[in-house]
Amino acid sequence: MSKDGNEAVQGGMNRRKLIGGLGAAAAAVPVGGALLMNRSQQASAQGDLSEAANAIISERQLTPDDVTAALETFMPAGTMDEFLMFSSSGHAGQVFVIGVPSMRVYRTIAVYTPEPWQGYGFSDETKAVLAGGNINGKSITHGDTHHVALSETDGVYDGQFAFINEKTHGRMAVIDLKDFNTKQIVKNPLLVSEHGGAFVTPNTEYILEADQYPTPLGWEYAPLSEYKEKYRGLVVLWKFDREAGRIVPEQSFGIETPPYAHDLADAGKGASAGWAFWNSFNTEMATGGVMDGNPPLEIGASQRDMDYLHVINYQRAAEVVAEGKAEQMNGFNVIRMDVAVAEGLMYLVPEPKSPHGVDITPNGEFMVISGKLDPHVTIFSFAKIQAAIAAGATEFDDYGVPILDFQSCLETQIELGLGPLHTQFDDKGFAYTSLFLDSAVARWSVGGADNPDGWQLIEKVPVHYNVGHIAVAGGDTAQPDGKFLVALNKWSVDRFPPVGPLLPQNLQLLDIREGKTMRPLTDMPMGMGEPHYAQIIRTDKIDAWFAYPQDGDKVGWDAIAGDFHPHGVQAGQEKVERDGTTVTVTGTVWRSRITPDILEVNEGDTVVWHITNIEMAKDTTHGFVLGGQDISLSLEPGETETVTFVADTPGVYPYYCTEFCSALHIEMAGYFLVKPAE
Ligand code: K7E
Ligand code: CUA
Repeated sequence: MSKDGNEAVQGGMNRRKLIGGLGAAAAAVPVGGALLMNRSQQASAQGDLSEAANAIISERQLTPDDVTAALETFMPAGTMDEFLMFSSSGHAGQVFVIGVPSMRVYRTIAVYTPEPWQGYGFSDETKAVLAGGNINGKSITHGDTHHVALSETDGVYDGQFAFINEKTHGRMAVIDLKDFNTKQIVKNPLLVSEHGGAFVTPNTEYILEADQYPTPLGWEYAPLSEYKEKYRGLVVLWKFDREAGRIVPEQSFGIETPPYAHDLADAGKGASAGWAFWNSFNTEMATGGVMDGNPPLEIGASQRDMDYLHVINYQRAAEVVAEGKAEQMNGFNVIRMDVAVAEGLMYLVPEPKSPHGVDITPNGEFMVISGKLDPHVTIFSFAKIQAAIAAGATEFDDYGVPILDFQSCLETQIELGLGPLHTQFDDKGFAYTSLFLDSAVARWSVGGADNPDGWQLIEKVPVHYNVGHIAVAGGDTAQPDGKFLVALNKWSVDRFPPVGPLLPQNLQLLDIREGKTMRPLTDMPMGMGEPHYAQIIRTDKIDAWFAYPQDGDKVGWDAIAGDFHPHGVQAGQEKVERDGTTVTVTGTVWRSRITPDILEVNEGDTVVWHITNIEMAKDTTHGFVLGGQDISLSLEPGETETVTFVADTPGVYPYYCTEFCSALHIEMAGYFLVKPAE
């Protein structure tokens, strides 16, 4: 039944497309409504549109560039974007999925924040996911997401998983791209805040993370006067089990570092596989204290000309853990600093002043450092770093960590402009660096053995305004796709209608294909959260489910457990059972009925309500809301979810479906009655 219904909808869409798009040519369609013309036949059947198009162009006073930009980003009805961008939402605690080049939002994925449309954080199953991120038993309903990392195989996005870090509380989340749901949140037991994550190793064996602001490790107290002695940094490698689709904390580990504030990271690949790189700032170890007459943190942390790139041999570090040389701190494996130094796991390379991003070239040979307060990108050679390690360091920091010689590791520096932050790469040998203070994106050529005359600034284009991260399709992988670049601009200032003092960010699409100007094609205001990093993957690499698995008659998938739900039932098997004061409901939803449609309990009863959406057709999601209990579920085709609550207030509560699922959607409702206690 439902399957036929679905086909009827598709047929209707085809007809609409036909009438709207073909005009007179619709007469050519054979009886029966099948759409036999392909897109190019349709295009030629439309004949010469120039008169109508010219009228629009002159009426709207469009320039030739405007028209080209509109055509490049226009997505004819029913066609698919070539790419999908997975973007952080900053402190909205979510992930956005945006089409490229159309720049339309297709999904939000709730991660650290309850979200009613997806029913995330309202069912028992998804509450348990959020509870994984509780802090000292306290439930936290916001999260500051920064860096999305798509899972990789051989250094290339494989479309299976996405990870995103949470800066405020040092948390990491796993999203399964089979259903675009968050499956796991883990809390780092040693870090209070973090920033240098999520970045994956080339086969997603590990997910990188590091502290941002050093603290005594493991939630200990120590006064700031003991900063140098008691405060520490920590770089972390979360072990990912791809088969299970989960992070395994017991197999993860951290490496203790001096109390330098760590910033962004990248995992080596190709030539540098097995190594990881973290920038740092505040190697001055300033602690602020303006009220006591000390320099503020931002001044104190900007005294030295150089900070340190941390060069970490994580492959060897994993062996060191396996050899039993790690300590357990709060149940987490930690390689102490002296062990890390003795085992040759950690080296420092001086890098210019308060750097932000470190980005590895697609072949893994070079580390590109962007120093916020330095107009250059600084490029280190991995081969030279290895030679410097082999030659032995002659300098050490206050903690005995070897400092490699800057000049020995340096490949080159390129002056790009003011405020370089982040770098991405394309498929033509170019790199792109965001310039925050210049509000521009610089394109430069990558040198090396293949291109000894490389390392040149090619051009700069303005973006609006204050660009943070940039994302090129596949732009941090071993095989970038190129084609498009999205500038994630922090400010939009004057570009959009007035919406009060809180303005949207501005995501701008740039065409970086050969022979194209890099001029922004379109603006996309993002009136939610503050996207930091995003990654762009080819759409055809995503193979998501349209319904949860069904096995013969068996229905009802637990999306979090990744298996059939023990309380999933088919139509006709619904039941209401009482055991003492607990009422267990095993119900179903389908077009257009909620079963049971009447439920009466006694005041004070505990209600455990399992609901299965028994439909399997695409897009037949049903919602379930029940007033007064903070319940909003989204039951996708084939899914079972549970809510547990106490019927604490006598009265009559309608419940209903929130998705306009059928002509009789509004009738898809029932009554929940709570009889007062005598
Ligand atoms: Cu990657 Cu915003 Cu966390 Cu730069 S950060 S912008
Ligand atoms: Cu189901 Cu509306």
